[in-house]
Amino acid sequence: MVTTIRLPVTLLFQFVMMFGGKMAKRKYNPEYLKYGFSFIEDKHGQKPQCVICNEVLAHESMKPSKLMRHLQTKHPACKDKPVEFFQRRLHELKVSQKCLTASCSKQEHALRASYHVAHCIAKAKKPHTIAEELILPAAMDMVREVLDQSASDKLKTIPLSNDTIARRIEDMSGNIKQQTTARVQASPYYALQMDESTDIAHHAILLVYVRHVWDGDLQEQFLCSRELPTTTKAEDIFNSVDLYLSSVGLSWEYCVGITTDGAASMTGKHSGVVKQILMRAPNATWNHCFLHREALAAKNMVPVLDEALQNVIKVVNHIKRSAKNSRCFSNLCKDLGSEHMQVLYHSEVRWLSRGKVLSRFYELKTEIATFLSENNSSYAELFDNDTWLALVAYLADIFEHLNTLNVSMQGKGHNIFEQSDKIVAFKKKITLWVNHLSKDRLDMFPNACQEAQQLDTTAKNDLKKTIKVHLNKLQARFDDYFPERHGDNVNAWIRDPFSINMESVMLPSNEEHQLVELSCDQTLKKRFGDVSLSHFWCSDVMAEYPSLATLAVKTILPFSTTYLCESGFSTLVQLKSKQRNRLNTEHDLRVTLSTVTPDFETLIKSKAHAQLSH
Ligand SMILES: *[C@@H]1O[C@H](CO)[C@@H](O)[C@H](O)[C@H]1NC(C)=O
Ligand SMILES: *[C@@H]1O[C@H](CO)[C@@H](O)[C@H](O)[C@H]1NC(C)=O
Ligand SMILES: *[C@@H]1O[C@H](CO)[C@@H](O)[C@H](O)[C@H]1NC(C)=O
Ligand SMILES: *[C@@H]1O[C@H](CO)[C@@H](O)[C@H](O)[C@H]1NC(C)=O
Ligand SMILES: *[C@@H]1O[C@H](CO)[C@@H](O)[C@H](O)[C@H]1NC(C)=O
Ligand SMILES: CC(=O)N[C@H]1CO[C@H](CO)[C@@H](O)[C@@H]1O
Repeated sequence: MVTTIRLPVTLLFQFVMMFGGKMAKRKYNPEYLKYGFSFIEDKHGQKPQCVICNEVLAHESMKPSKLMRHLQTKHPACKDKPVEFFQRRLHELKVSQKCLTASCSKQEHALRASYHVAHCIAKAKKPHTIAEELILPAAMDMVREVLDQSASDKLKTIPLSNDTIARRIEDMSGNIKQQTTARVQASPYYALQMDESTDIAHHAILLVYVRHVWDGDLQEQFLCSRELPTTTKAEDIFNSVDLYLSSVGLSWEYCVGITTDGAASMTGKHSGVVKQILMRAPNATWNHCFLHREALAAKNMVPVLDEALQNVIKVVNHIKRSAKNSRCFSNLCKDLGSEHMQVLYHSEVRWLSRGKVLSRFYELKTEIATFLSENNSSYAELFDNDTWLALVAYLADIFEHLNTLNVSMQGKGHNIFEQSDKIVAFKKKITLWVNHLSKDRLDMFPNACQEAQQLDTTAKNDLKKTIKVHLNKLQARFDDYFPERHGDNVNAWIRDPFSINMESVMLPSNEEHQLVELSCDQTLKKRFGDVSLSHFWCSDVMAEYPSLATLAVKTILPFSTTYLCESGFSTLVQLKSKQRNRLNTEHDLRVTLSTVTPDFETLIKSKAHAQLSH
């Protein structure tokens, strides 16, 4: 039945092809040159081209009568010329065409080179003038030595001026912005982290990073930097972000998470940025950055410890004033980083890096004491006070622990589950330490343990009492800042969909059914062990159980820290301190911070077109 219908259709098709095909395929004949015609070839076949006016005629005109008509009407003066005349014209035409393509591609190579150099400069955070001042002369020297002088001279055609580099970086930034926006738009949801800081020129800058689904996994990406008025208010921050999102066509509706520090402008009860965002983004939750929370939790000290710390700071400052050039302290001073000091103190979080300073201080205590007494400084007396030394030793120990936690939560690609685990573990450690203390064990604080041996029994007991008070306080503060989250239990299925208790799951029935099916899927179970949690949901499950996967993605999308913003700010500081004269660093910042590669070919094509039409 089927074949009887199919056969005639096939036959008819072949029939049409035989006739139509033959008629459509007119071929150029070398004889046609006597009518003044050569031909060009494209994917549709050959077309006649007049060697006098270079005009290209339609394919259908590829026959003597049409070609002769063109010659007689358009170039009557040439209609009786011998074929040698047309041969010469053809030769000239070919030479000029070759020149055209050669010069065009030369231009294109130079353009491409110029883009690559600009990209390197932006990535390396170098001033734009370096292309002309250093890169070109150095490259010319290298090429002359390795190749030859004429190759070296060719490099001069590459556009590398200060202004050109700036324009290239602006183009690349625009292209990256487009690509980033398209990726966020293609993602079912997205989450933001933002932080505000004041740079060395006293400009307030807001950095925003985005996390979204891309290429079967979560991706973290620089979104934008915004300059804010110097008297930054919550209103300004919100408007600036809102304006950016609407300018690129992103809707708050799909924002599921916003992560910030605890600054009043961000979290103010009535008009804070977070509050305003949550009003526009009903499906979003706010996350207080884990690193800032840790810093806040560790901040309030027991008075005795506070006093001991104040003395450490005084000594450090004294050393920095009087011994900047003393070789003996160059190491210590490097850690204290006088040139980075402004940066270190700019936010409460960075205050934690004192952990490192304290360890270093304690390590170098003998050298410091010697130095101070040689300087006839009254601070030298501190080092004769064993109680103070023991307290400093304890501070060095506990901050070492806090720092380890801090460092483990930094970096990219963390999810809230992992981070919560680390906090839970740290809380358990504190409980453990308190237990050890009551059993007279101090070995978890090695420096303090050693110092304690110099103390008499009363002083030793006082030390232990102080430590105990401090640990209890620390625990209470960690409980305040990291309360147990109700959601952790409800979302347990996301962490491990294969060993869940369906009783504790609260999902709409469609997704519930998908979860049951997933939990029995042995293939996916095997995948689960092999790939990251985010990849598992965004890629493997998304393919088979999209609505369940989307719910999971919604939960794992939000950032746990504002680490990316923090590290973005150090890049900003480097950019600004190297290029003090340039205020607008938006484009340089985007090219250097974004992991999206600009689409060079598109940029080059649009530039090459613009240049040719000039
Ligand atoms: C480079 O360009 C910037 C502005 O784009 C300008 O401020 C600076 O003076 C220029 N430098 C040189 C050496 O031309
Ligand atoms: C965490 O510790 C590192 C290393 O000591 C320090 O540089 C940093 O400032 C601390 N805090 C944060 C939030 O990074
Ligand atoms: C002692 O410290 C002061 C600053 O407090 C400094 O001016 C002086 O040079 C120091 N003396 C020595 C011997 O280092
Ligand atoms: C420190 O004081 C002693 C005696 O008081 C004095 O001899 C010495 O020169 C002083 N050293 C400095 C560097 O001021
Ligand atoms: C030793 O240091 C402790 C802690 O800073 C302080 O309370 C005490 O008064 C100091 N003792 C002397 C004799 O200065
Ligand atoms: C885009 C999106 O998921 N919007 C949801 C936000 O939350 C409301 C209420 O929970 C839902 O109805 C929307 O579909």
